[in-house]
Order: sequence, then C-alpha cells, then structure tokens
Amino acid sequence: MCQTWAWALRGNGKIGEEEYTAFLKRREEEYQNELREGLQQTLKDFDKNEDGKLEEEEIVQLLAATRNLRPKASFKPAFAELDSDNDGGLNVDELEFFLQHTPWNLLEEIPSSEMMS
Ligand SMILES: [Ca+2]
Ligand SMILES: [Ca+2]
Repeated sequence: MCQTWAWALRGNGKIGEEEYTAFLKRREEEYQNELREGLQQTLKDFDKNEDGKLEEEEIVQLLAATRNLRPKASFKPAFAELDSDNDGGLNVDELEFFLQHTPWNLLEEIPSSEMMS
C-alpha cells in the first residue's frame, strides 16, 4: 500500500475531526499570510517616500489607482482615526483595518472627466 495513503487513513479509514480542524487552521493561516503579503506589497507600491507607512496623500493615490475613488473633505478626521498610533501614516495593521472597514460614505467616485488630470 502506498505510504501516503497509509498515513492519511491512519488505520480507521477516516480523516479524524482533529486532523480536519488542523487542516482548516492551516488553510486559515495560509490565507492570512497571503493577505498579509498582499498588504505589504500594496503598502510598498504606494509608499512613495519609503517611510514604511502610507500618509493621507499616499492613501489618496491608492484609492484612485485601485478603486477610482477620492476622499471627500470629511475623510480627513476619519484618516486621523484610522491612524491609531498617531504617527501620521497607516502601517500594515492600520492599512488592513482601513481596507476591511473602508468608510465608503467618505469617498466618492472620480468623475471620468478628471481621470486624465
Ligand atoms: Ca509613506
Ligand atoms: Ca500609524
């Protein structure tokens, strides 16, 4: 019998619940890691001054480039709130929170007439 199968069946012919939970956990971790890598890459791509965080101006660039959105005037205080450690920019954690809780009501679509400017 094939070794791998012998291991997977572990004698009772079933994959145990524990193994399944471990499998799901591993998948979740992989997903989180991928998400994290993606975020880090995004941060790097838009971090024009290379200080490891995205200032409001860089976030504006990110929104325009990835979602064709621009912030309304009311976005400013919201940005200050997103910057939970008050260092003036969003680090990976703050960026993750921002992308998961994007304040859509504070953003508006960029009119196509302004796209080229
Ligand atoms: Ca920056
Ligand atoms: Ca910050």
